[in-house]
Amino acid sequence: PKYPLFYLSAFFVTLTFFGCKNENKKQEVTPETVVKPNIVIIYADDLGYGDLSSYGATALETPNMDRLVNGGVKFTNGYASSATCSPSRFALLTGMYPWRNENAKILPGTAPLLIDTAQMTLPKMLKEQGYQTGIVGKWHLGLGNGTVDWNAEITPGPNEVGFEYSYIMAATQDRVPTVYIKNGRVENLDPNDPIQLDYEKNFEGEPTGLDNPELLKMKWHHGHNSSIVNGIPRIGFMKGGEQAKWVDEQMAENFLSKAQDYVKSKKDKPFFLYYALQQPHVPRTPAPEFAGKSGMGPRGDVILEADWCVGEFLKTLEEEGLLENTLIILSSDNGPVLNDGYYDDAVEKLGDHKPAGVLRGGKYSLFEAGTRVPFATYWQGTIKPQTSDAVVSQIDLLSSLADLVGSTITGEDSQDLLKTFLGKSQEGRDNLILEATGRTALRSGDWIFIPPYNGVAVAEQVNIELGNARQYQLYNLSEDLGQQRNLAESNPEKLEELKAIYESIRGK
Ligand code: NG6
Ligand code: CA
Repeated sequence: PKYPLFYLSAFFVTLTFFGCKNENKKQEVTPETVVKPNIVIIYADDLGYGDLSSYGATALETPNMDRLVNGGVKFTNGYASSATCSPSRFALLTGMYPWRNENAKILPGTAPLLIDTAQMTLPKMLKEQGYQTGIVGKWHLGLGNGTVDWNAEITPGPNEVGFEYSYIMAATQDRVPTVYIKNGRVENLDPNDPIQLDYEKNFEGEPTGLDNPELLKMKWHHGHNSSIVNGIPRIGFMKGGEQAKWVDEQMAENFLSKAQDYVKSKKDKPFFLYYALQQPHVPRTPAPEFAGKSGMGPRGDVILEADWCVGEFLKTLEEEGLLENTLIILSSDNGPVLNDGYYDDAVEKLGDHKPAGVLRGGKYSLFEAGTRVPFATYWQGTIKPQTSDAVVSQIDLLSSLADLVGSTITGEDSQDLLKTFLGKSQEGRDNLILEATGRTALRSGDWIFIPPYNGVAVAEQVNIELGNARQYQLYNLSEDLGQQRNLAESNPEKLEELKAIYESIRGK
């Protein structure tokens, strides 16, 4: 009975070598290699390339995330698909570049669902392969079809794009609604105190950050001056839902306990959990045990808190005997930012810490720090600890994980890099389009190509270089990782070569 399988594998291997030379080429899937481990994606929010001790930080110790990074494949060229949240998450779940969807930009808390319910997604693909699927944490991909009654079933949402279980915050911690939503229902909602939301105008008589500074325990710097929840001014206006409102300082532990409960209750069949941490996005509200712990202000404190969450979560997997049967992917949705709209000492107490490491830019930027983030795959006993310089993107997870679990599904822009993610190959992408607030650039080999953009060079309020210039930009990362020397003029041939590749993918 082994022989037919052998011929079948040989057939697939042959296909791999002589078959498709396109972007979606398969990395040698054979029926024999199909295993179905549990899959967990731990996805931080605004965590930078230099924020973990395993990525070079010395002022912060992150032993639990380091355990994943140092015990698995540590990618030095691992990318989020965008320098902001919603587009990155869209790409992670769909395997499609965010710039193909004109609505894939930072969403308000009242935005409709960004993912078409007919579209293939990572959780849908895994569900088809017999997986149980769940999400805990930040969603920020929109909910509903345009009008949402927050007091009834909120649909479509995560449960309609492949997650059988969802326990989420709708958008961001700084945006209303500031409530948890479990499987489409606001948790702890008092029907006599219904929730109303508006992103344009306030509800009469409700205090705001703008008009009532005396009510604030955290001050706003830019934006963030609408409704006040727990003394923190937010983006957007909300009325009602008092009993359902989250306590910011308890959010980390709350999401953690939901993630732990999920894996404990789903042990009998393979599961996929998307555990989307809220840290270190603003407002940074560490639990009391972490307040002041980093000496770096709340941003450092919540990174330590996030690291603790990862440690507790790993402990649960270990106690439940799941660690050797679980592939864990750790990454972040975009690069780091210090002042993202609140006075919270992130700038003042930074000291020598470099959230982006040696990379230029940060969140919102087309420069490397916008999208190059910590990225590691860990599978105890299966993945050998190593560092990989292969260029990989979160967009590749759909096709790669499909390959792992025996599905033939591929995402539109998703490359099958399974062997690379498992540490069995150093082969990465040849080309990758990077996106930041609607602008795009190309990474090709060691080179970065950025077309001219008219916007400001530096976003003043957040103090981040955005990557805009009137001229073409061309950088050679192999000798200039910090993108200091624009070679567009001195190397016109390379510029033309990359421009042509960029246009062939992106369209003119
Ligand atoms: C911006 C917010 C910023 C953050 C970001 C989304 C202002 C002035 N700034 O519009 O604080 O919320 O949106 O971040 O409102 S993300 O990581 O979810 O993309
Ligand atoms: Ca983010």
